[in-house]
Amino acid sequence: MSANTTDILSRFSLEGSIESVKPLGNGLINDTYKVTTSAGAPDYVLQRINNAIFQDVEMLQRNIEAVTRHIRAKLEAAGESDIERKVLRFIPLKDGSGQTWCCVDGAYWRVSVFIPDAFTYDTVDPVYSEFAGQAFGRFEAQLADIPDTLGETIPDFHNMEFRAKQLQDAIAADKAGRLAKPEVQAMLADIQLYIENMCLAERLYREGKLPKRICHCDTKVNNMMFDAEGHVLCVIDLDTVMPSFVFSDFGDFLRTAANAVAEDDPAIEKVAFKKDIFEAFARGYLSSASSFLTPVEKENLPYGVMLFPFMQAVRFFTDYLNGDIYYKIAYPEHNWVRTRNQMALFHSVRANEAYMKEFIQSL
Ligand code: GN1
Ligand code: MG
Repeated sequence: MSANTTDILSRFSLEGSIESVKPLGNGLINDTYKVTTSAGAPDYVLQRINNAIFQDVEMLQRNIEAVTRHIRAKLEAAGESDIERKVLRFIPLKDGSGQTWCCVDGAYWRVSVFIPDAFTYDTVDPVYSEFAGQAFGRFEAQLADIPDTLGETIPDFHNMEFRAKQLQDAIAADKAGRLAKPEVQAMLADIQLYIENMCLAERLYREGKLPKRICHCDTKVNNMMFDAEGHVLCVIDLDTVMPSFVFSDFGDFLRTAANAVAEDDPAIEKVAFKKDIFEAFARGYLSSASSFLTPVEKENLPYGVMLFPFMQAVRFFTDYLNGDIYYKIAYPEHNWVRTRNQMALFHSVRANEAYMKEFIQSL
C-alpha cells in the first residue's frame, strides 16, 4: 500500500513532507487514510473513492467543490473565525488543472485537509444530538441558494420505489440461494406489509406536494465533527450531497443516533428508539430548518424517521440476497444481522408514530 500511496500523494499540491499514512474511520464504502506530515504543515485525509458505487467521480467532485465553495463563502460573509475547521478543503493536483482527484490504475483518489482537534462519535447524548440537529438544519439552509446544479452522485439513492424494485430483482435472481430459508421468508413478508406506505415521499413528489432540496444524504452520526466543547465544526463525508427530500437527513441521523445499539448489533432485543435523542435532534433541526421547511415537509418528518431504518433494512436485505456485493462485511451473515437490526428499529420507531407527530407539532 505505502509505495502506491506515496506515488498518489506526490501528484497533489501538499505542504510538508509525509511521515505516515494510516487507515482512518470505519466507512462501509470508501477507503480512508490519515496522512501525517512534518511539523508546521497540515495533516491530510487521503481517500480512495469507491467508483463501483460512485460511477461518475468527476460529477461527484464537482458537487463537493461547489458545496464547499458555497459554504466557505457564507462563512466568510458572516465574518466567522476558524473557517478552515468549519468546511472541508480539497487539494488540487500539481498539474495546474485545478482538478481535485486523480485516477491511477483504475482507482480514484482525492486528498482533503485533516481538521485538527476535532472528534467524531458513534453515539451521542441529547445535548450533542441537539447540536447535530442544528448543524444539519444549518447545512441545508446554507445550501438552499447554491447557484450550481448538483448531480445525483448515486442515481435514485434514497428513492424508496427504486429500493423496492432492487429488492424485487434480488428476489427474482436469488443469486446467493438464501431466499428459501424460513427466516428469510418471514422477513420478506414483514417488509412487504409496509413497502407501499413507505413510498409516500415519491408519491407526494409526483403530485408536486414535496420539493427536493440539496441534502447531505448520509447523516450518520459519525459524519459530523465536533470540537472539544461539543460544538459542531462541520459536516463531512460529502459524496452523497445531492437533491433529495429533507427526510433523508432527518431520518438517517436518527436511524443511527437514536438506536440504543449499533446498526449491526446482533442483540436484536436491545434495539430501541431513543426518544430523548429524537426530541433533542428535532428541537435542534427545527430551530435552523424552520426558515425553509414547508408544512408538508414538517408534518411528514415522523414518516422520515420510519422510512430510514426501513429503507436501510431493505438495502441490507437486498445485498444479503445478492451475496454481499455492496456493503463491506466482516462475517458471512453480517448483512442478515444488519437487516434484522434495522427492521427491529423500524418497528420500535413505528410504535412511536403518534407520539412523534405530537412532539413535532408542539415545536
Ligand atoms: C454507507 O460509507 P458509509 O458507512 O458512510 C452507505 C449509506 C448507508 C450506510 C449504512 C454510498 O455509508 O447510505 O446508510 O453505509 N453509503 C452509500 O451504514 O451507500
Ligand atoms: Mg461515513
